[in-house]
Amino acid sequence: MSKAPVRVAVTGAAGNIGYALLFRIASGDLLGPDQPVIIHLVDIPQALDACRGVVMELEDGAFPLLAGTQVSSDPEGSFGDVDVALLVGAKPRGPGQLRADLIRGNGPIFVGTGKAIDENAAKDVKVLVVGNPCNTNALIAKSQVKRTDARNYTAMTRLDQNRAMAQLAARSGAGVNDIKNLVVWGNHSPTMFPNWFGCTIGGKPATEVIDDSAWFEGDFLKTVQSRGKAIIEARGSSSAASAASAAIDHINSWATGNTTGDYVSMAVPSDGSYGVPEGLIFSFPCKITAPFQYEIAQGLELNDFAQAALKRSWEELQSEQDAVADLLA
Ligand code: NAX
Repeated sequence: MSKAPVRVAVTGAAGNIGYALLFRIASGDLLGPDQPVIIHLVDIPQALDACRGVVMELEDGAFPLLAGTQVSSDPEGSFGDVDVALLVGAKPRGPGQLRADLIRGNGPIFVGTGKAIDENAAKDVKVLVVGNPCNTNALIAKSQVKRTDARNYTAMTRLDQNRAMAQLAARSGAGVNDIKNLVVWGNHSPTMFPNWFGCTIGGKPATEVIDDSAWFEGDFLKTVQSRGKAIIEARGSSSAASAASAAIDHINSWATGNTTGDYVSMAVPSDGSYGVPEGLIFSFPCKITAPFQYEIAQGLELNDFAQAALKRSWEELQSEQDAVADLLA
């Protein structure tokens, strides 16, 4: 007997990332090859015609797992009984725009979205925020929680993890599958820390395989931290297909435990582990213990370099939190 469909909402469904994401959800990449899905395409009223066009294309894909679609802007239509919510809808950072402006520009969206999810979605809804600044937007949405589970409000650093793994693979000549436990800690911003000290390549410490600390601390770190900017400069618009792919990876790992190692990078509400102030949405090494259950990995060793990097990132998140204090319920 086939499984009951799972409802997946995508906000910003008419946007670039949405376009790259929806077809992969319909094809089974998000939740597995035997899991039917009903997709809610959510956007602002002016973008609903474009969403209807995408629905026609989804229909034309004849995806066996696509059990239905709905297009909506209102809270109930958008999130009613939704099991997974991918919050992509937000403005990308424009050329020359400051991060502070982006925070104030996009933050208010997540007050309404958080409230709509909490009031309408399934009680154990799983939320992934992609729209930037994603950690702080997830914090804003989480602050609306009265009924759903605050631990299930997460933000995306999987793109940063994937970028870091690709750099290590290119430098070492190994395949990406040989790279395990490359975890990105902190904020999805230039303060993020891809912790190469805890990572292995082909079962050996990455620092043994690539015996070049100047490269890790220099080119590697810089490339990973500024990759988004480099893509904007080259493409003229921000990363879309790779961001969609990382969102698929984040939810797929969480849903199935299919990770690239023991741990996977997820920005989740801090419980105070590793000194990170409680409540901030911070990217930690997470262990998937059962379908849609995660735990923050405990007892990992962090050297002075790593600890200083984590502190920089949580201090940045604290200042973002202060900047949106009026938006937090
Ligand atoms: P687009 O401008 O192509 O699309 C954004 C969509 O969001 C539009 O359809 C717009 O109508 C919609 N939207 C705006 N306000 C909304 C609201 N209140 N409710 C629902 N929908 C709303 O941007 P796109 O390239 O798709 O990027 C979307 C977001 O992802 C941006 O904030 C971008 O910065 C962020 N990114 C996050 C990444 C990450 O790793 N976390 C990487 C890629 C990307 O930069």
